[in-house]
Amino acid sequence: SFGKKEYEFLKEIGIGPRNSGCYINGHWKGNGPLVFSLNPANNQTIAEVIEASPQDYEDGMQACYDAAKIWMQIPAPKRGDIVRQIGDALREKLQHLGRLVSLEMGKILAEGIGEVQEIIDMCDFAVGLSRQLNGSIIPSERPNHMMFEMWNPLGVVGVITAFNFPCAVLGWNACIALVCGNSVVWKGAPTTPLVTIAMTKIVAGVLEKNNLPGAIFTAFCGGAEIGEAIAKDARIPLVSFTGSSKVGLMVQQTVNQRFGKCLLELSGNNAIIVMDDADIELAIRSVLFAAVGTAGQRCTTCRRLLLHESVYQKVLGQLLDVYKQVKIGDPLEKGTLLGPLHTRTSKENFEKGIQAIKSQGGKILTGGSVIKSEGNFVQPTIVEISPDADVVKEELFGPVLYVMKFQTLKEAIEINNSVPQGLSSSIFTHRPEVIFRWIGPAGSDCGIVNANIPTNGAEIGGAFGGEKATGGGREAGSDSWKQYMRCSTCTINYGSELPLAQGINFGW
Ligand code: UN1
Repeated sequence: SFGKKEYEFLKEIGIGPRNSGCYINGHWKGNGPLVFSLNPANNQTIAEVIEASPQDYEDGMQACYDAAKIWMQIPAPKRGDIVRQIGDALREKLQHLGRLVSLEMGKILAEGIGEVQEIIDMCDFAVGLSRQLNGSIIPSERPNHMMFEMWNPLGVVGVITAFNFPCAVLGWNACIALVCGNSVVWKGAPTTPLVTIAMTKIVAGVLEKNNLPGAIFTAFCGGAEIGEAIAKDARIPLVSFTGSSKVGLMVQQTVNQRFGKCLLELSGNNAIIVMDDADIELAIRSVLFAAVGTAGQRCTTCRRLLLHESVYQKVLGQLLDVYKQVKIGDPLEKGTLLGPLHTRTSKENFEKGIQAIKSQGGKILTGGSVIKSEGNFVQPTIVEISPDADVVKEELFGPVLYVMKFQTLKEAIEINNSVPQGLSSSIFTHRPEVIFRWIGPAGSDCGIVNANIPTNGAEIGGAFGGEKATGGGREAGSDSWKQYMRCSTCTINYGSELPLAQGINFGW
């Protein structure tokens, strides 16, 4: 099937019919299992990939560890210039890479291109950051003493990403890790190996052009064994993991056992609250993007819609109309809004989820079925259900939206906060007193707290992440970079006396 015309563009981003899935010490290798990259729209093979063996991991990891020592000696703004070149190389291939994301992951082309744009934005952000890894100077209580902070690289940063954002989440972590002076070891999702290979080829090309060791960026296609090896590896002081809360907890426990640090981006269960004074049209457009975008497979997907009783019928009626017009189909085709779920397993999980919803008293208002086809297509679904049902507390990774009614703001906030996860949330209102209560201590308990925009589609400039079972990590913008470095507090005595802090007289 690789000969197909629609796959021709793959050659231009370095993908062939059979690909080595590991970038080890500047060379492409792979001695592990042979896997197939499948197109979620028809479950046909796009190309073959040879994954990492345990020995591949060891070889790659050791080279990456050694390369960190070279990379951390290069001044930060010079490292920034390398990341700038990576951004430029990505810009040149934006359309092709976006197409690959769409083809292999299954999200619609606009979102595939958007995702590559997100990593380009991260490169730009990281370039600026490379001149701003500033520490503070702190007034010392002692004469002729100076106290300040010095930020140094950690060494190697491990990045384990998920299928739903096969390249943007790499960008959040790797762009920052690299300007901070760390080498990167990346394991992409087992079901998106072609994106892993294509992205790595872009980075590798820039490193080669600059005569830098390829091992600064080491990548493995592989499954849970490679992820586990990264979590256990004491050569990796920081592991950034994106995935389910269940697996995230295992990663955290393993990394903590060796006193390593973790950055976790785990499950979400995000709500949109529509108040009585909301701009209904804005709310409907937002809910559509938040609940149907990426076929409900973003961690920021809106899964719960909380409607004030006075607008309940109106919003629900309009939303049901809009849902019936959603064009389902090939994600690469113009006009498609809802592509397939990523894998056959995702489709099965959707079916199981619908069964659970029905058995727990949920009423399917629209959708609720898989679509008979070669691909993993399901209907966009709206369910009326109690906020207390067990299924509502879980993350069903698909386009299923739970609607519920509330009377007061207090009640809406309680429902918003009543799930184990705490990633994203949004309220629709014009009243400043509502917005400020929403973002304050008695408001949303999430890491992302919005007003009058969807729960998803965050910009990279802010720190991204969530509380509770979402894992507590913060990635991408703001001061997330501090987690990719170690801070030394330095006190320098430039006098000839030895005054002690707290005025201690240790006399002799
Ligand atoms: C994710 O689903 O893992 O805010 C990340 C968003 C995107 C990132 C989502 N910028 O929806």
